[in-house]
Amino acid sequence: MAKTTVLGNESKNRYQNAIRNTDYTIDQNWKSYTGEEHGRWDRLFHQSRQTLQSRACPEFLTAVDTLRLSEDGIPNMEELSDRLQPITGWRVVPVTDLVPDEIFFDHLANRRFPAGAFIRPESEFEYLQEPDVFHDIFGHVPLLANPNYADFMAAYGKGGQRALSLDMLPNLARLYWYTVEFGLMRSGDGLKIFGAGILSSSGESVFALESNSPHRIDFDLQRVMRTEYIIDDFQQTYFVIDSFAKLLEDCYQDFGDIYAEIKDFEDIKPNEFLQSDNVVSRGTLDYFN
Ligand code: HBI
Ligand code: FE
Repeated sequence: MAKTTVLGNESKNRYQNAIRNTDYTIDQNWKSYTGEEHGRWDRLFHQSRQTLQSRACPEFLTAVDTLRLSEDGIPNMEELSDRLQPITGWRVVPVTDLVPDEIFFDHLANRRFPAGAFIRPESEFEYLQEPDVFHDIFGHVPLLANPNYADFMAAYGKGGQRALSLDMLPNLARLYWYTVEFGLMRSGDGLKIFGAGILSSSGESVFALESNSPHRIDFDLQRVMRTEYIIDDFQQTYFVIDSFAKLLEDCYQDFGDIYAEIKDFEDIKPNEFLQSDNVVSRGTLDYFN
């Protein structure tokens, strides 16, 4: 059926029909972006960069400058990859939107980050559920310039391929969700953001650090792998790591054993609170009631 053109969604519709390679990559066709779409990137970048000055982890802010991400229009992924690859071996490859899990993990295991090529319509400026070029490139790509984080992401890809074979993907997806997408990190001057889902949303950047609604709990691999998550609103629980080095160390173990250990446990609801939790701050959950 012909795709209806949602007003303002020209960019998404344009890429929906792009010719797709077997690995789901497409041609970014950078010249097809309109001045209006480049301008929307600039306004998203300007707003988020200001919000994050005091809220993002220092590694992120440094990497944004190192990779020369700026208010200079939607980046050309080839050129961006040529700047990133010499640092940690990662490249950024254009895709239309979410790709199948086994394809996604194969890209990550080979240090290729699949980034949506479309940019959100004006009507979804503040929040969208799908990964557009701003979420993927501004949210996810900068930290791939950090060696420990880059190694964690490649290991996650390999782990994903294994989780698929063990039919434990939902548990592994939670690890990705509560770190790569919505993770917080403690630092000398309070909690900082490293999760791409927060970094690419100014509203959630403030909420995740300053609202007294959500729980904030120390990262624990088994606890995270048992905890369900919501995809259509701010998170009810955020997990806090000490550093990327510590995260890599915590995850440097055979997940097969973990899967075996948690198999018999109940899943944990996103707003649940356990006596065994190391609490950073217990939330009121007011925002969610
Ligand atoms: N595909 N392009 C893209 N981006 C993602 O973040 C992504 C994906 N496919 C699957 C996926 N994420 C997650 O469901 C896996 O981590 C489980
Ligand atoms: Fe994402």
